[in-house]
Amino acid sequence: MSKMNWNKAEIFASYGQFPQIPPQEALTVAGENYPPRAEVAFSGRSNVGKSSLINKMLNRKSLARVSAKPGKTVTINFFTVGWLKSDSTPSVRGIYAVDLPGYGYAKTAKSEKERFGELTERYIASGRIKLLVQLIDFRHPPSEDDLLMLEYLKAKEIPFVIALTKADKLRKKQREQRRIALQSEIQYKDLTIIEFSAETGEGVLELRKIIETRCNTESPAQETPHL
Ligand SMILES: Nc1nc2c(ncn2[C@@H]2O[C@H](COP(=O)(O)OP(=O)(O)O)[C@@H](O)[C@H]2O)c(=O)[nH]1
Ligand SMILES: [Mg+2]
Repeated sequence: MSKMNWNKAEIFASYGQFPQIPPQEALTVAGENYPPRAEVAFSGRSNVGKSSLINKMLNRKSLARVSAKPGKTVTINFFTVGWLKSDSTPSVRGIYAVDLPGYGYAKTAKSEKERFGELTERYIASGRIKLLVQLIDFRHPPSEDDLLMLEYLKAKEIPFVIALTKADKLRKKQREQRRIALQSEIQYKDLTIIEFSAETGEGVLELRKIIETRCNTESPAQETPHL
């Protein structure tokens, strides 16, 4: 199994409407064998630490923008990871890291919220996501929107893991309390939960490994591409 080079990452494209997102086979580098590269999506409410997590995973300071103003842009952003746009014959299979729009920001205009819903729902429902990383703030119970998202992921049978963000902000005892509380706040069993901090790097290796395993171990040839 090949290991990803997480340090090789570039912004690929941003899409504001679902139909703008090219079909998966169009995102395959010329000369590469089918099937297309895996798409790993990152989802969470605005300000949960999504940009920070992506940057930390990719060893970058500000590839995904860390913003003080949440909920500004509603786009789905694709990053190439493990290979670069200019590589025509990459030796290591890479992925697309897909940054989904942050939700739950009260001041976002209604029209933008509707566009968010349509864009995100259609992308999630498209069946092209290999793994979704759902971010939830470790310090607080999941929001209504977080729980709706989990329900949607279950309904669409999207494989997902949960990353609990800002772990560095909790003391040991608080962590333990939140872990216990989460068991009743989230109804689903057998969840994969990673405690993460963009500040200390906790969880980075664990999350990378989960993504590598999910994206590399299953023989790509056996998959039916979803479009
Ligand atoms: N202490 C701490 N702060 C974080 C962490 N992750 C994000 N933040 C802060 O939380 C705020 C929102 O982060 P950002 O990544 O922009 O969130 P996004 O809106 O979900 O993309 C910023 O001020 C970050 O510096 C973390 O792991 N630890
Ligand atoms: Mg962000």
